[in-house]
Amino acid sequence: MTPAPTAAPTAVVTGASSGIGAATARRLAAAGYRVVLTARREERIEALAAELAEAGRDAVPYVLDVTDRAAVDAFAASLDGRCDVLVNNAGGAIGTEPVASADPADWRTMYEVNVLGVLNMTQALLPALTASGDGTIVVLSSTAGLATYEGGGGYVAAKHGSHVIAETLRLELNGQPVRIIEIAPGMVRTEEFALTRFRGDAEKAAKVYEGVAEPLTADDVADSVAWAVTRPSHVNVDLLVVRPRAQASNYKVHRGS
Ligand code: 8X3
Repeated sequence: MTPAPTAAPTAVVTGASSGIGAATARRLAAAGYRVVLTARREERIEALAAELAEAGRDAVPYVLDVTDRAAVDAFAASLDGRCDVLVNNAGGAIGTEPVASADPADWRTMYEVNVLGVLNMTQALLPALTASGDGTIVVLSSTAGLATYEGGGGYVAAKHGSHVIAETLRLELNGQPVRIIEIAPGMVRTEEFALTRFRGDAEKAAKVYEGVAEPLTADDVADSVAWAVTRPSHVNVDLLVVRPRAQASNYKVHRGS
């Protein structure tokens, strides 16, 4: 669907079909943004758009694979130059194999979505974000983008890439009216993250959160995103690390009472 012209500030959210992306879309819509929901799964973003419309919010679904540069360029053109906020949320982990035995194809997939996806969206929307006079780019990285852990492998490498994009952009765009905000979540229990990482093995996915009193929810992270985005435009939240209280580092997690 082609987004229609509007006076409300426009926020584009990638990976808006579930988890942190969907929760962020809900938060930004509630904050008064016209939200463009992008993801590969049409039914999910259609349903979220309908839910938001029901609540009197302004939301438009647009089917998009952030790794497809031609599709991303076509999407950017469809916005008619209107984009105030870009939330680069699409991403994910595949596998927990050590470096010695990991499948390079998994690494390639993770690099494509976590790094090149952010690059594609940022390059395509930067002209509109700059023209808005007050643009904001959010990169949802991860604590895996700041430190490594055994079995983190390709995901850690890719999220370091996302982190570096945010850091580098902030330097390169200095003096331009565009903020670069990085939100780095730790343990977040969503319906899909761990399930995807463990290739659909629900038992292994559940073990990630076993005994942890309160892992973060997608909405906890979305709350941080919305808070950072809605600060006055001269305030740039460079990097916000958000973890559950039970997680002191990626490999120090309190389980049980
Ligand atoms: C998710 C955090 O600990 O699974 O981005 O790498 S972790």
